[in-house]
Amino acid sequence: MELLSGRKISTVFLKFSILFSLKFAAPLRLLSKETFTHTGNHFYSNSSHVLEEISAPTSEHLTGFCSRKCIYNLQCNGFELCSLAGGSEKCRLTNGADKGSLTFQTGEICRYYHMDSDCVDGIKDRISGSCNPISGQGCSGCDCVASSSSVNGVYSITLDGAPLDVQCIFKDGFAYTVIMDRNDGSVDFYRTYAEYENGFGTPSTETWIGNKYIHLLTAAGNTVLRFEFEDYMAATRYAEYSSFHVDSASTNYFMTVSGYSGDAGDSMSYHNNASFSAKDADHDTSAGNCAVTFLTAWWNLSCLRLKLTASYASSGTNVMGWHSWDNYKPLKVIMDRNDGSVDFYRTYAEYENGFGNKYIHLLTAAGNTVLRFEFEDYMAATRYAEYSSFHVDSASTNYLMTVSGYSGDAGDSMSYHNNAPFSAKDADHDTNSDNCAVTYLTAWWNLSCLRTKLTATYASSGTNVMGWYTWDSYKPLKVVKMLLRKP
Ligand SMILES: [Ca+2]
Ligand SMILES: [Ca+2]
Repeated sequence: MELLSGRKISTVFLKFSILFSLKFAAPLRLLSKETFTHTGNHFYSNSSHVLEEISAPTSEHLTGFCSRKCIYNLQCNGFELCSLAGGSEKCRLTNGADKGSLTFQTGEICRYYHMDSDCVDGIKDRISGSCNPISGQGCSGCDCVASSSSVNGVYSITLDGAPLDVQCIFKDGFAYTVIMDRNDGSVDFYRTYAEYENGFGTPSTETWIGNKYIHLLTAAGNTVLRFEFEDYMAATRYAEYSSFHVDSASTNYFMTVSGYSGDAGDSMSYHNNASFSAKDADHDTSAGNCAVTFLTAWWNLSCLRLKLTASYASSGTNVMGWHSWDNYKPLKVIMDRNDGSVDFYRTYAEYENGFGNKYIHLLTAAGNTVLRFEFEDYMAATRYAEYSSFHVDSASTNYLMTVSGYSGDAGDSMSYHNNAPFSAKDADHDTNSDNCAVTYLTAWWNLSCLRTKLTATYASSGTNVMGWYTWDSYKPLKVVKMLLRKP
């Protein structure tokens, strides 16, 4: 694959495609053939292949419970039945990448049950039936993995004589090894020098791969560095550098970079010829420690032009940002459904607190707020609807909502809901004799009843699935984003 000979290293932010997205329900007859085999006991503390950890109900046999959970999770190819320290039992669904004996964790023993398949070394795609190679064995980077796979995902490569899980992304004819990924704030990046040296997080969620590995990945030269960014309005930018090199530990990972191109502006060249600093290791040229002042471990000088390891937040000081791309627009992603991983059939209190009606109220209290919906169906077609005015009143009115001023190409399904308080399955404030939130599985500003089902079931077919009435009468939607901004 000559096209892949140019090695690239990528830094990726926000939204990357799920390894295997669940577009279609598998036919039942396929599921009925799936059985499990106990393949041994593991001492398991590496969670990078764990899809879900579930406490089993005491009323049910644990093995049966776990195997059923695994069968209905199409990413699952096996599970571990674990006796945890303290005596409790859990099952961990895994994607089937059997790692064998890993780091010992005191008092924890798991029995591994592998889903029987002919896919021994790979990850079985239970939708297509194909066996995708996971193993980057023998490879020291994703450019090598590219010779046997074009499937984006987590591969186990070998660096420094030991296996290392990395996320590989193949696009535009290049293989990218992801060295940093921040997309939901789930991993704390305010870490020590040693943590930045050895890496943290997991490649399938958020991660810093580790300075010692970045050194090894760039040691051979000929490495391109690429940054990809997305703001809270889903706008994207990138910055690419044709040359990037990180020296060894003895130089505190001295970094050289050059050859900018892109549309995000050049904020990285300032950092050329710098050693790495963290909150507990000041190698910068300023009097203080920039990593502390700006909460940003990096190749700092005096001080910085980017804050990529700073706090993960949509507003505030010292949040993740890139100097040469303007401050984020005053926008927040207040709802984002793209893979069905979160259950939206929730109580009124959950919508109030966890999902944020009280915050939506505060965000819209000052008036002058634009509401925008962005949709994508299961064929990757996109539509949007925008409302020039959106306001949500306080808790005492049950979050009475007013909306007007439609524009867009998805049709106007929201104006129907103007002047409605919020209802959920356990709180009926609608004008219907029943509770529309129960009838249609849709918490919303319902009246009698609704024209949107954005909190309904996440599925590609069936009744009461996530949809928007004026786009083909509730065509099942794969992605819904609900965004606020100032005009
Ligand atoms: Ca200093
Ligand atoms: Ca009612």
